[in-house]
Amino acid sequence: MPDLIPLEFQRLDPATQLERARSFYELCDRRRTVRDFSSEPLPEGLLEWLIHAAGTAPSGAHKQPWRFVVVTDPALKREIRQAAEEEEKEFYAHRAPPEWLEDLEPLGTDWRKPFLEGAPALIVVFQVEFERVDGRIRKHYYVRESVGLAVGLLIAAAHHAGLATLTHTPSPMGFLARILGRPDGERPFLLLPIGYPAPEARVPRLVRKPLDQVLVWNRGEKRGAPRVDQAP
Ligand code: IYR
Repeated sequence: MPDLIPLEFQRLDPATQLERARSFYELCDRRRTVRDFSSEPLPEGLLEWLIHAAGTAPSGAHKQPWRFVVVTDPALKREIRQAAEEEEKEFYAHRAPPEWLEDLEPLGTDWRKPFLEGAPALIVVFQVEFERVDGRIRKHYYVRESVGLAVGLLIAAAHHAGLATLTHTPSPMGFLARILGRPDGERPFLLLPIGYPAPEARVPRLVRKPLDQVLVWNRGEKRGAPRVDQAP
């Protein structure tokens, strides 16, 4: 039998709802992915609150299939940078198809990853595929979706708290589980350098899609229309 408790829910008046929704959008719209970090240390206890927030994400069967490994040790950061750069050299020189490299051009990325040493902290996010509970293996559900939701909250929480992040996915990422000695069942999901932007940080001029390209209102007029826009 489920153990059900009363819901705590704060009902807002519509004007307050609109104001909050607008100002949250404006906050989110000021977030930029940063690749140049200052080495300035972070206030004591800040990362803990951000990861606390990330852990409130919904997850498949409430399994909370995430683990956040925080790395601040310079020698460990250097080891991660070296391993990531090995993979990235391969990626940029051989693995990436030309179209992918063309798509990355506006971002100005290459195999060099100085931010993996320069940022004061790296949050290495792992997806937990299964866990041993009382000696038995319990599998998790919708793991990637769940961890993606948690990382979205983490990035928003960091921005809200005045920090910049970089969602970085060196490919493949297996070296992270090895270097950080993670157990079976944990797979690297994302590497998140976090800190203050360097004073000289620059970001690419990117444009976010306008709402009318992102939002579709279907008021019941289009049901089961033949699809003409399917990817090949
Ligand atoms: N992992 C590489 C390449 C890369 C891929 C995507 I998709 C990006 O949005 C950015 C970079 C790198 O980190 O350089």
